[in-house]
Amino acid sequence: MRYVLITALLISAPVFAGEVTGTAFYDGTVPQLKPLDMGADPKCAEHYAGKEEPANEVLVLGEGNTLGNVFVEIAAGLPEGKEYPVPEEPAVLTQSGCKYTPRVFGVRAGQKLRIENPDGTLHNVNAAPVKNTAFNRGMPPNVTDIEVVFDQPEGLFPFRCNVHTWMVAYCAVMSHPYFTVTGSDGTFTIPDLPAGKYTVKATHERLGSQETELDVPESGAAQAEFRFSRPSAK
Ligand SMILES: [Cu+2]
Repeated sequence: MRYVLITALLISAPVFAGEVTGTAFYDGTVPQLKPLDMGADPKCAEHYAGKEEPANEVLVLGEGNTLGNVFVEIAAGLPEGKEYPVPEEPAVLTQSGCKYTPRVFGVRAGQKLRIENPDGTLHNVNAAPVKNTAFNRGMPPNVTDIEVVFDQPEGLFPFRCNVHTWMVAYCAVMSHPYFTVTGSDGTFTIPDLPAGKYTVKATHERLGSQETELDVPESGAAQAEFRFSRPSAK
């Protein structure tokens, strides 16, 4: 009896807090996406010489049609008025290879976002937030990084480069640290959550948003699954 009890304690020992884990899937018809044609700018094309052609990342799927680039956040249920320290480290958005990486990301309100241009070509960064101030800044080859700060929390908004029309990224500005983005295997984990009832929201740049409510235990994971399909044509 004693042996069984000790085993159970050891197994549960590594988990000290609650978390939300889960997977996002794509249920629709999978379109044939052509690789990006960067021939318009030799500096961009050069980056891929002898390498795989750059994929169109509008739909990033893994085995079994798991869905990447889904922004997952705690949308409700956190204690009212609680403030969370803002990281001193900047978030980073690079334009390396004439693509924004990461394509989908979150920054904290008040956190610096460093935007890098290592490409030796002209990019311009056209950010279109609604609650924060929009901007459109040229980054010629000699401007290798700029820093911006968004002060107001808001949902995903686009960054585009008007020089390279295929370049797009989506940014959310968050008031708390409980958010993440799915990898191509569709999985996500939001760790270190206090026990409670939460609304978890998942957003894809083209496939919209979904919400689910769940109870996070004091120790262990609550599971969420999100299934996206193409909005029906009207
Ligand atoms: Cu560009």
